Amino acid sequence: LALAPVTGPASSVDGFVRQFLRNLNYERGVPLSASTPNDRYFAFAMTVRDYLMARWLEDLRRQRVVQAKGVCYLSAEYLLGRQLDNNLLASGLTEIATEAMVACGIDIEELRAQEVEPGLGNGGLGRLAACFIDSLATMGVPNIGYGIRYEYGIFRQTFVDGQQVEQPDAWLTLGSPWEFPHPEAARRISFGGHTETYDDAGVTRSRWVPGWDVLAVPYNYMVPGYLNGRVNTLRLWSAKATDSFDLRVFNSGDYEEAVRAQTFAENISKVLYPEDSTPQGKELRLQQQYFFVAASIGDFLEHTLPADFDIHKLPDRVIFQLNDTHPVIGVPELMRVLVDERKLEWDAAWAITQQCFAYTCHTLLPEALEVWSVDLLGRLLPRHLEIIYRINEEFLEAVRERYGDDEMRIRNMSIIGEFPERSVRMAYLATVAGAKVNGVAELHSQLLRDKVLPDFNDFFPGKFTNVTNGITPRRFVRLANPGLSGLITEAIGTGWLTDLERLRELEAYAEDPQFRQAFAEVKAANKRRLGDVLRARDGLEISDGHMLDVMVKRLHEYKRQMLKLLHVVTQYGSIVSGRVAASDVLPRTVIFGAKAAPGYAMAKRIIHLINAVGEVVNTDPRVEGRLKVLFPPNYNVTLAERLIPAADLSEQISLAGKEASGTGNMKFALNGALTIGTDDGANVEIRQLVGDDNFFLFGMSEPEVEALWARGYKPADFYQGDENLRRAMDLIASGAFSGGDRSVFEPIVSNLLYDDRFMVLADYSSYVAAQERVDAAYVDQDAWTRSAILNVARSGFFSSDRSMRDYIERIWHTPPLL
Ligand code: DL6
Repeated sequence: LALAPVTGPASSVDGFVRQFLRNLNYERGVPLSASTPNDRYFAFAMTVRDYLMARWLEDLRRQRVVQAKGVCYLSAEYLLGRQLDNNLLASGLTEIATEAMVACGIDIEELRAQEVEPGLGNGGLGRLAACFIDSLATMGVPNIGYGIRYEYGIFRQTFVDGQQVEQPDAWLTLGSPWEFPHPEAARRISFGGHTETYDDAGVTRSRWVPGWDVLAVPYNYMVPGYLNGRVNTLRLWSAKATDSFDLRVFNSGDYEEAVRAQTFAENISKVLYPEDSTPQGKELRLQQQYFFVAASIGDFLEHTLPADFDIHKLPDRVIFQLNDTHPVIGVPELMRVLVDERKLEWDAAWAITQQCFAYTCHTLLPEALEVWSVDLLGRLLPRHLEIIYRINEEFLEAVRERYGDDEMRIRNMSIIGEFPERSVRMAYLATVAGAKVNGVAELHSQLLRDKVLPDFNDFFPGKFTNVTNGITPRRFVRLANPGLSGLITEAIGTGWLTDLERLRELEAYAEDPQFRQAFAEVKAANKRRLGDVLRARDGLEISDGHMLDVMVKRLHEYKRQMLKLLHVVTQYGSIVSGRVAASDVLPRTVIFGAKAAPGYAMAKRIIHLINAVGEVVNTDPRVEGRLKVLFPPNYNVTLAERLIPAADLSEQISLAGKEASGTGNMKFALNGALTIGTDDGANVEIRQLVGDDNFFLFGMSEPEVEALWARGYKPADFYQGDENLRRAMDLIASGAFSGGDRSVFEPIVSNLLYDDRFMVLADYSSYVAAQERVDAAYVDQDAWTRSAILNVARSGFFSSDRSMRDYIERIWHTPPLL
């Protein structure tokens, strides 16, 4: 079982050059002299791939032979980011490959620029999945990540007159060198039709007679561990029409109908739904969910397990981790396979199913908890609905046994909701079926237990647990911030990238003036590098000597980009009214990055307002260039990798009790930005670790938020009671940022004044006061740098390797395969 000796075809500069030219000639069919940058990028990527190949095949072989328990991570989203540099880093090839390109006279930066980021996720949830599979490979834990190969990822955001306009993200136009299609391993996925009972040797059984089907074609991607010779697999499914689908129609001579049918089938994996916190109850979305989950479970049972596997032992071989509710339809699917196809008794099948699933919840917003109307689910997956009904019946029976006929409780706990329409509550189904349910930060897990699913916590003691999120330091420190990584290695040696708690050793260096100086130089260099990127990408300029104040995340009212903007407007108003001299204002560049869901009107208005404020503030001579607002469009992983290492101040300002965790907050802290934040999500743990002196806390705590709601929240009272706030709101309302037209941003103003669901006005004064503390602290650059170093040194806990260890210990019980 020992790892076969690996001599990659490219483990020397000469070898790399030879293999690169071979790939260019034989795979791309071009000579170097006539090759395009895209040809060269492909040949280069294929050469890196070739090097990883022996390890990948070896890992697959070992996993087949050992049959150890592994993790099937089921996620509708993977926000991968670019692959080239990560794969070079993981394989230890960066230097060889760079020298090889120099030898060929090729600019490696030109190759890097060719890579299109696969944007197969909306934000935090998808990026988390990508960090997790990186960590599992790095720890040598057997894992398959299963998901959907969307033809169009998250839309490309552009601004027209300051307003968001979405463009399709055709990331596959030039193909991808990182994927391995396996059409021969396609699986047939059925939908619709009806169910029937039949006599099976004296036993009455149910079966599904589907109405139509599509093919799920797997595309495999390598997931290399960091310098450990391990390569796991990410398998994404692409929809294709089945032969029977179009042949039938072709034979009837209706060409147009055949093409329409084909398009219909292939639509399933066409596009990623760009909503992250308000799921759309659309039929195509449910089709996507069932499509990838059925393909994945079927693939694991039939492809990964040996043919003679005793299905009763399934829990010894696999845990299906449900990344939010999107894959929860996998629960009735596994039951269907076990009961209808493998002919297990219901109770035996249910016992297996309950051990094979675990569920991660990623939200606290009630509107984000996915439900499917019984009508739709029954039409699309009639057998699954029957199975869900039976699961619910037996569950409610057990609830009755425990609590008696407490109808209120039973209604509250039923997997089937009755209002506003009869529907399946997917989070409840996942909770009933899952061996464990986890939240993604301490506070979130506590609120999940106590406020979102308290009855379930009471009924299933021990089922609820917490695993605080993490991020991969390979991508978000080593690759994104080579300057800082070099400095850390110089100080504490190697090894910290896979043992991030070792960053603690940096604490002593915070007291070393030379180290502080070097640290500050790295930050300054990162700012210059970001300046180059923003200039080339968007024609934006960062001014020298400015504090970089960064808020990057999805645009959502609960995240409160409006609060940050009110602070900007307050500062601007003070300058132009002469209350504060521009020269007395700490020079600051505020950078926003945010996509709004295309159907989320208020979020899009806020984007418009940010751009409008930027337009005015950046060009008003009275500001003397001391305050700037930049909003580069199309924030994505690639831009994050440049922005985060350059930031001084990290804005994590959601209303307490709304952000499940946040992971951007961790990336900033690990790159030496100080956080201004509320006691929300993982901010709580960041603050506890980095210390109050190195974190700018403001705003109400979650219990205070609740208390204010209970008293009756009247945002207008806060407006009346705070002169600064009144001035800022009035300035927006006056049309100062809309060419005098008061109507443009009126909906934002009145929403804040009369509704303000996320209590922006209530937290405003505390936020502005915290920003004043930020200004004062930033003046002492050396002390600021010391705090920044302490942020890095104390954030090792937020490695996704630690998250994986927690999942393994508390939920999965899947040790590394040594
Ligand atoms: O757990 C990853 C990420 C958290 O860090 C964010 O706080 C949370 O908003 C996000 N949740 C989602 C899905 N929302 N829903 N449902 O993206 O997950």
